[in-house]
Amino acid sequence: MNAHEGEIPGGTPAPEPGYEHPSAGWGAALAVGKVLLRKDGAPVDGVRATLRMNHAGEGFDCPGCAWPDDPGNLHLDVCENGIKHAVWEMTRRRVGREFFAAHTVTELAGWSDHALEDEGRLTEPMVYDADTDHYVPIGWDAAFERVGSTLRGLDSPDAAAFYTSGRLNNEATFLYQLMVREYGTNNLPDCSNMCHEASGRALTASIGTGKGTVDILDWDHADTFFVLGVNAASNAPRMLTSLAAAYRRGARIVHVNPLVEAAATRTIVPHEFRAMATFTSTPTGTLNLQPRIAGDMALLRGMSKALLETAERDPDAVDHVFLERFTSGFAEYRELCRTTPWEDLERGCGLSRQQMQHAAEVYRQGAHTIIAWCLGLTQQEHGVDTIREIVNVLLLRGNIGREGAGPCPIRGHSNVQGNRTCGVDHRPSAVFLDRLAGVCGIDPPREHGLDTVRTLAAMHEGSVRVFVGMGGNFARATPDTAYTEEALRRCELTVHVSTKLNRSHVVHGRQALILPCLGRTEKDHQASGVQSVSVEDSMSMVHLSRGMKQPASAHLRSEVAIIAGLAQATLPDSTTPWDHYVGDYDRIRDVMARALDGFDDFNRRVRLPHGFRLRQPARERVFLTPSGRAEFSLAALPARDETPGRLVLGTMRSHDQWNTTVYSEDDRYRGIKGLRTLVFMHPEDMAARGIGDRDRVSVTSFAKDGSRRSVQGYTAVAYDIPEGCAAGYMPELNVLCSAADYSPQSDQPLMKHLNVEITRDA
Ligand SMILES: Nc1nc2c(c(=O)[nH]1)N[C@H]1C(S)=C(S)[C@@H](COP(=O)(O)OP(=O)(O)OC[C@H]3O[C@@H](n4cnc5c(=O)[nH]c(N)nc54)[C@H](O)[C@@H]3O)O[C@H]1N2
Ligand SMILES: Nc1nc2c(c(=O)[nH]1)N[C@H]1C(S)=C(S)[C@@H](COP(=O)(O)OP(=O)(O)OC[C@H]3O[C@@H](n4cnc5c(=O)[nH]c(N)nc54)[C@H](O)[C@@H]3O)O[C@H]1N2
Ligand SMILES: [Mo]
Repeated sequence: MNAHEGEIPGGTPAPEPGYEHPSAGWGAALAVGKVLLRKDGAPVDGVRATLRMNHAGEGFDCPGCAWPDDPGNLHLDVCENGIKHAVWEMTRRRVGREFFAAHTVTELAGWSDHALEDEGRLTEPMVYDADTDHYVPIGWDAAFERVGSTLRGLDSPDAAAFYTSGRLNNEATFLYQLMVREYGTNNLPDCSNMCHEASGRALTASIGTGKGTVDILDWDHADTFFVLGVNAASNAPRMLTSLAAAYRRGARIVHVNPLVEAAATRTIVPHEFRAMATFTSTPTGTLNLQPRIAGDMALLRGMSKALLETAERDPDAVDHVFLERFTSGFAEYRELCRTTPWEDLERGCGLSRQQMQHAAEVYRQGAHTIIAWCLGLTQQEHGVDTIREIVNVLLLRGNIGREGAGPCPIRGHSNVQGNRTCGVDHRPSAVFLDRLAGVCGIDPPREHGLDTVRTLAAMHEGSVRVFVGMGGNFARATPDTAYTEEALRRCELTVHVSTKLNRSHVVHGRQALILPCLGRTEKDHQASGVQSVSVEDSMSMVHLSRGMKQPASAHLRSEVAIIAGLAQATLPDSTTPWDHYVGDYDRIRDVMARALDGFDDFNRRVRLPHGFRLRQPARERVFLTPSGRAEFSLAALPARDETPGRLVLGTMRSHDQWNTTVYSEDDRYRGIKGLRTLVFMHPEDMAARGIGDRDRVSVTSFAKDGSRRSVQGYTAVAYDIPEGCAAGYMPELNVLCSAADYSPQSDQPLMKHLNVEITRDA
C-alpha cells in the first residue's frame, strides 16, 4: 500500500487563493527577485554571493539558518530566505558619520525598526555624546579604552554582562568567553536563553548530552518524521528539500502545529529550478495534527499510551531489547501512561483519542523515525518536560543511536549551537573550566553567571551596569519591551558590536558605543592573509566559512579583532597573546583544539570538504547520564489555566522577517499583506467576543504576578487555529511578555504562551 493513503487530512492552509498550491516555488522565486532588485542595485552581487553560499569548503556559510549542507550533494541548495538574509547584509547603503550628524538619537528612537536597519551598514565606531544627543565618531583605540577603563572601574566583574547573538563564529566566540572569564565573570547571556535552552536541558537529562543525535544523512534514511512546532518553509527552508525527498521515497511526515504551516502542504524544493519552471511541486507532509498551544506533551504521551496498549497484543510494537539494555525507568513510564486517562490527554492537547492512536500507529509502522522540533515546543512553561517526552516516545522503539532515527532540535541562528560548544554558557561545567584554565593559563570564576532574563532584572535593579552585545538586538529580542528599555537606559555603559543600526543603539546607557564589524559575506584580511572562520550547524557539523566581498567600509574590523581590542584594553596584564591570535585564526583554532572537547586536530579536520562532525556519544548509545542509561521522564502533564475568557497567545515570525529584522509587512504563506499588528484567532473565539474578521482589537496579557500589559488597535484575523489559541508576531508582541514570566525548567521567557484577553476596540 502506498504509505500516503488513508491519512486523516488536517486543517486547511491559510486563506489567500493562489498561494496554497504550491505553497512555495514561483512565489518564492519572485520574492527573491524583488529583494535582489529592490536592494539598491545589488542584484549581481546578490546572485554571485548566493551561488557561493554553502559550497563545500568554499564561500561563506549561509547566515539564514542553522540547517546543514547535504554532504552527499554538492548542488546548491539555496532558499529565498537565505538569499534575503545575505543580501540584506550586502546592501550598498551606509550609515556614516554624516548620517549621525544629521539625526539626534531622540529622533532616531522614533523611527521604526525597519527604517533604522534599512539605512544600511555601519561604517566606523561611534560614541554617544550626551551634550548634543548625537552619536559622533571615535577612533578604535579610544573606543576600546573607554570600554576597558569602565570595566576596570567596576566594583566587581559581575557588574558587567556580555550578550551573544548566535551568529558569532566559533573563533570569535572562543576568544569572547576567554576574555569574559579572564576578566572574571560567567555573565554570558545569549539568544539561546530564549531559543533552545529547553532542548539542551531536556536532552542532557534524558540522554546525557545536550544536542540532537541525527545528521543530515539520517534525514535521507528515515521513513517516518514528526515535525513539531516549526514553521519550516519560512525559518528552515532547506528542510523542505529533505522532506520532499522523503515524501518521494514513501516516507510519512507528520506535522504537529496549531497552525497548518506551508511546509505541511506542498512545496517546490529550494534548489530545483527546473521544478519551479515547470510548476511541479512535491508534498512535504502526509498528516497534520493541530494540538492547542502547549498541548504537545499530552499528544506525545497519548502516542506512548496507544503504542503501549498495542504492545500488549503485539510485543514488537516496542523494542524490548533496547529498553532492557539501554534505558532506565521504562516500567514506571509504562505504568504512568496506563494510569493517565484518555480524557486528560484529550483535554491536554485538544485532539481526539483516535487522532493520538492514529499518530501512534504511524509511528509504530515506521522502521526509522526522526522527531524534529523548534520554538513551538521550547518557549513554553513545560518545554523541558515536553522535549523529554519526545525522547520517551523515541526510546520506546529504540529510535536513537541508529541510522535514520533520533531527536533533532532545529536550531535558529546559524552558529547558535557553536556558541555553546565554544564556551558561551552562563552555567559552564567544572570540567570545561578546568580545561580552559589549564590550556589558557587563566583562573576562571566558578559561580554561575546570569542568563538573559536575569541580566534584564540585574540591569534594572542596578547590579549590572555595563552591557556588551556581541551582535543581535537585545532591546527588541527580549521580553517586556518597556522594562528592557528601562534596564538598558539605567546602564552606565552599553556597547554593541553590530553590522547595522538597530533599536539597541538608540535605547542606550549613559555612555554608549557602536562598534561596527565585518559581516560573514566579507573578506577578513589579517597579518597572515585572508582568514576563514568556522561555524557549527544544527547537526553538529563544523565547517569553514570565508567571506568573498570587499568590506562595506575600510574602517570595519572583524569580530575577532574587536574582541582582542576590548580584551587588551580591559586586561592590561593579560598573558593571552591577543594580537598573535588576530594575526592568524589558525592559532586560535590550535588553542581551541586543546581547550575544547572534540576539536582535536581542528585546523586539519575543519578543512576537509564538509568539515567534521562533533562526536555525540548518545548517537553511539553511550548515555552520559548518572545511570549510564537513557532516562525515561515521568513528568506530570501541564496544568491548564482555565480562567474563562482567556486565550493562549503564541508569538512567531512572519515569512518576511529575520528575528528583529523585518523586511516587509507581508506574510505570504499565511495570506497576509501589509499588516503586522494582527492576531490570528479562531472564528468561534471571535464570534464569542463580538469580533468580526479584520476588526480592531485590544490584547491584554496577564502575567503570573498579576500585572497586565496591553496593545490596542491590532487587527483580528480569522484563522485555522484551535479554539482557545491565538497567534501574532514577534518582536512587536514582546511588549506583552512579562520579563518575570519564564519557565522554571529552562528559564526561557514564555514567548509562545501568553495568557491574554482580546476585546473589540470601541
Ligand atoms: N527566515 C527566517 N529564518 C529564521 C529566523 C527568522 O526570523 N527568519 N529565525 C531563526 C531563529 S533564531 C530561530 S530560533 C528559528 C525559529 O523557527 P520557528 O520555531 O519556526 O519560529 P517561529 O516563527 O517562532 O514559529 C514557531 C512555530 O511554532 C508554532 N507553535 C506555536 N505554539 C506551538 C505549540 O504549542 N506547539 C506546537 N507544536 N507548535 C507551536 C507556530 O505556529 C509556528 O509555526 O528560525 C531561524 N530561521
Ligand atoms: N516574542 C518573541 N521574542 C523572541 C522570539 C520569539 O519567538 N518570540 N525568539 C527569540 C529568539 S529564538 C532569538 S534567537 C532572539 C534573537 O535575538 P538576537 O540575536 O539578539 O536578534 P537579531 O534580530 O537576530 O539581531 C539582529 C542584529 O544583529 C546584527 N548583526 C547582523 N549580522 C551580524 C554579524 O555578522 N555580526 C554582528 N556582530 N552583528 C550582526 C545587526 O546589527 C542586526 O540589527 O529573539 C528572541 N525573541
Ligand atoms: Mo533563535
